[in-house]
Amino acid sequence: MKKLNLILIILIFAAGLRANNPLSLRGVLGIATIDDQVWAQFALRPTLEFWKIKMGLDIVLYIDQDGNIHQDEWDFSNNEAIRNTLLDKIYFLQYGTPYEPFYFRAGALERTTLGYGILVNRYSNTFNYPQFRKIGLDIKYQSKSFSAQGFVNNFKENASVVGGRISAKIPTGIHIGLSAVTDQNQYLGLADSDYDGRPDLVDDFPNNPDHWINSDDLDGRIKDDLPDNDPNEFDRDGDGIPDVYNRDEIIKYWDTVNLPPGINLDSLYNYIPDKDVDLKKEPLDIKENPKSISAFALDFAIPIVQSELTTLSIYSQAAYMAGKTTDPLKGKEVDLGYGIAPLGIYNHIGFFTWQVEYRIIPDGKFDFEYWDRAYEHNRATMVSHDTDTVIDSLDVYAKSDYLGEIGTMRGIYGRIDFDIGEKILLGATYQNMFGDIWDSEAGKYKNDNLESFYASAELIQSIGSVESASAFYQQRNVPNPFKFEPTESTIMGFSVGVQIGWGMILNYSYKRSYLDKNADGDVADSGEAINISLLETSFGF
Ligand SMILES: [Ca+2]
Ligand SMILES: [Ca+2]
Ligand SMILES: [Ca+2]
Ligand SMILES: [Ca+2]
Repeated sequence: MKKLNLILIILIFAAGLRANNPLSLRGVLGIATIDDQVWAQFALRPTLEFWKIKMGLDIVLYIDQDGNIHQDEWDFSNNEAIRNTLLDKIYFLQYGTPYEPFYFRAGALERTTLGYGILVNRYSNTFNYPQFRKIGLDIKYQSKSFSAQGFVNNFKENASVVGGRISAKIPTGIHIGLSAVTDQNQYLGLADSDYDGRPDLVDDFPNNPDHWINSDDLDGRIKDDLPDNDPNEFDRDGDGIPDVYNRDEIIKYWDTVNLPPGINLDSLYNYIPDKDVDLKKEPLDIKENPKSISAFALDFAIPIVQSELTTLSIYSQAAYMAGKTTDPLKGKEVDLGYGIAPLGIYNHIGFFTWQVEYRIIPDGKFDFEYWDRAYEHNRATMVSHDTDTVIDSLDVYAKSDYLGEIGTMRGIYGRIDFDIGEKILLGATYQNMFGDIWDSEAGKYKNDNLESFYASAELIQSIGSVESASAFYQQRNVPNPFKFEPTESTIMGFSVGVQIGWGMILNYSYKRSYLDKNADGDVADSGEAINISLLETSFGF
């Protein structure tokens, strides 16, 4: 009821604002898939514009077929939830335009690249929208001889990923750039709806911050809904034998169990208390045990040609990563490594830009473009381990845990981009590296090549009745990305928005990614392809 009141207040507020001219209001009706479930979506999107500032709100409500409201957007249960519920309503807050000297935009980040892209290349925080609604920041300042740029991935997770670059022209005519990026906790890539630090995937009570383990919630056990740490839970592992020592309580419990005929209670009392309590593993508290990674990069560029229409420069860049990864051979924690691109060529002619560079990872434990378009999807994953006990344990892995699998490598990187009349953007990148890569089956590093491919097409200004359109595909570090065999590194998607008359716009977006849920090394099993789709109609008031 509280929630409905709030929605009513917002509706009245929005209606009241209608009278002012700089305000426009759009209503949105739609269907979204969140957590593999279909939700009806109702939203109000007022936008307000004055001077160089533009602000848009997104007041959204997802309702399932039983009339339940999706909690995440309207969660006032604790301070963190309240903050995120409020931040969630920001659709965007923008100052200026990207073509002006000073510009910032809070909200969705579509593509963020720092410098020549050695660390951050086409990063986006929108991949899991609307499942995860992230509020980031993109900010830049540019003058003739100096430029600064920064980004934040998501204020809802305390700005865990922050990056920036400054670059300046020094008297010799050389441009120097310095970048730094950090992710204070890669595990925050996993959803934790109740903010108890245990990701939803390993939280038996994903909406209760006080509980996370229910050991009898497994096949072949006597199930109940009591968490292990509940004082009324006598048989935590659900094997029928009470685990606790209070005899009165045990007898009381025993009376509730339906015993098979012929079983003598007196002999059963010999088993009390349970001498072999088989409990689920305590899940990692990702708030208390963060997994961070930081990186620093330096680049130099010498302009060969610099005119209104064309720029040609040669450049060189290097990056160092600070953090830990696992050496798969020694099985212990080691420091991360560094990467060098000793020579690169950058050329911009009119609407066409291209870039090629030679890349080296001298000592492994490094990956170029670590913060790429799939970053929010790959930064934390769950891996299940077959253990001796009946309990399948799920472990949390960070993206940096896999950097140890990369040994000494060298290869090439190239990209092409077309910006046609500030209306259509077409882009592609390709990387081919050769060297040592960990072979988990053979238990040693082997010589192989790894290729990465990215392509995207985007309409950024409307053409005719098409308001917006985009498509992208990315796959990293596979033997051949043009075979289009999906892996966990594969992401793809498209979206289209068309005017359908009476000021109405129809939007459809679809995204697909993959997760190796049963940890068998492929993503071909059922449920391992993850689809997010959104169909919505918006209309002006
Ligand atoms: Ca949780
Ligand atoms: Ca919980
Ligand atoms: Ca239980
Ligand atoms: Ca027991």
